[in-house]
Amino acid sequence: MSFFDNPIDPPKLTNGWINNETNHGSGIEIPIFYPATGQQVSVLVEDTGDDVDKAVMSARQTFDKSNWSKLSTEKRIEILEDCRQIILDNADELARLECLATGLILREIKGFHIQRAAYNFRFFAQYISQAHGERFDNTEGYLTLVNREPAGVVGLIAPWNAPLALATMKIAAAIAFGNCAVLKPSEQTPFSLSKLVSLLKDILPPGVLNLINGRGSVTGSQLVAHPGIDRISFTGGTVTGRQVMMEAGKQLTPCTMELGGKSANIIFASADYERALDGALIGIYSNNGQQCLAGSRILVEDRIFDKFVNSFIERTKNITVGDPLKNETEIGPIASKQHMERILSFANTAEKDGDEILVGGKKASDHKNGYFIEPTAVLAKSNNSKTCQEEIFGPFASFLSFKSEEEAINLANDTEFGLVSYVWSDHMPTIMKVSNAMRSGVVWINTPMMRELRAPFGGFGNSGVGREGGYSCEQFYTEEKTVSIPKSPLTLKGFGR
Ligand code: TXE
Repeated sequence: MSFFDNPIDPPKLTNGWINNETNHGSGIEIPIFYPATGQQVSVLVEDTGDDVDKAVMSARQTFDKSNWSKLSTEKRIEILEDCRQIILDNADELARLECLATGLILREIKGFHIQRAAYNFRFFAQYISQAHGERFDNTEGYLTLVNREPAGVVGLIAPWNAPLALATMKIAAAIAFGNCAVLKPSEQTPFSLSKLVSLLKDILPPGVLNLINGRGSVTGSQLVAHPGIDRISFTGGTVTGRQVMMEAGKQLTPCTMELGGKSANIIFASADYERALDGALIGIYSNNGQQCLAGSRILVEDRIFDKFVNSFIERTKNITVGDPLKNETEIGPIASKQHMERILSFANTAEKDGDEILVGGKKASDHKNGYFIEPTAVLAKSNNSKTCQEEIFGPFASFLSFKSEEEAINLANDTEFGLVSYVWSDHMPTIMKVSNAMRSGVVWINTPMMRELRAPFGGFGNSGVGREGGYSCEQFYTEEKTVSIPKSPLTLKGFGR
């Protein structure tokens, strides 16, 4: 069966969720399109002013007035495990809804995104079972305790490229550390997260998790500016991230920003050739090419450059682009028409800028109304090319060659971003030297996209602020409180005795 012949029944209207009840927004209606066919499949009702206020106040009320933030760790672990289970029990429907709005490949959604979404809850259940405070006993006569208390009401702003996998990291962490949350999915991809919140309402008390829909410039910015918000966790583009942080700064609301990237995939002649080739293809083409951690600048040592580029082109020409429902599909549609046109605009200007298109660069012609493009690679004129400096966020790679470790390091770090780097070599001194020199939050050696959730994930430079991961989330979603206690009754020499 294929969406091309037999589309899934989407929700006719996607509403928000406030206090565990559906909320009919008071704003405009936003059409939602299925990226594989370009058909409008649903309508989203935007939440504005009063809706945003109602959602934040519902979370605030639950946080301030109920026992939610004071639940025992055992109870919270049970709740997180129930959240995991309900995702697995509803995997098929969640996966199809995710596919319908994002165009991600159903096989990948089921194999990775749903599993990750479920695991995020288990991960934080396991994490809080080990979490503990600090105790200092070295100031004479005093015992000092450091407690971590829930931060309060958190605003969670999610992107469109992997809604379930990315938003559940935020939701699970917020809940695990005792917060209440208001989630705003991307206005392009609301289905799966709306469904998830409707499932979680059977587990979570009213007000713990609320969902509002709408454009970032309206609903999103109202959420950020709301005085009832104690934290903002944002994943999205760098330009938007900067605006969100400026708005949040007016109220000194702490933020984490997981932003864009233009990551270097550095391939040395000393690498296992086939493994590095697979890694380079996975690095740029997985998730339909739309991911912040893509290895979008492929830097190859000059001794193997021509051979490597030719192998890459050959493999790219073999890629099956098409129906995201079909098992054999390797790259599905781009998430929106506007984004597809933006990606293609890089191909249009690349040649003018002196880059050479090696493969692709056009709309995939046999899928007329869907947002399909040919997987693309260019030989960049230099690292100053637009294709090497701007985040394209699609199946679009730029190749550059280098002669020495120093040159590779300089090229890799010559970017405003610094999210991840990939290094491929079997020579340990090269691996150590290059990975130590990377100005990025993560370095992957001889492997693509390994994510250990206990470890921090986030970027240097314009790739972000703060980190996501076990301890990083604990710090972000809690407030630290220092409590000092005299060990025995003290006589104080107060004033005016
Ligand atoms: O994302 P936005 P866009 C990058 C990628 C892409 C570019 C633009 O390069 O081409 O960003 O994508 C909400 N206040 N990434 O414009 O605007 C918005 O509604 C509060 C990288 O689609 O960043 C959505 O929910 N919220 C990336 C979310 O922010 C606002 C993932 C992300 O949208 C807002 C996606 C505002 N003023 C894009 N404006 C990654 N890091 O993985 C928008 N939003």
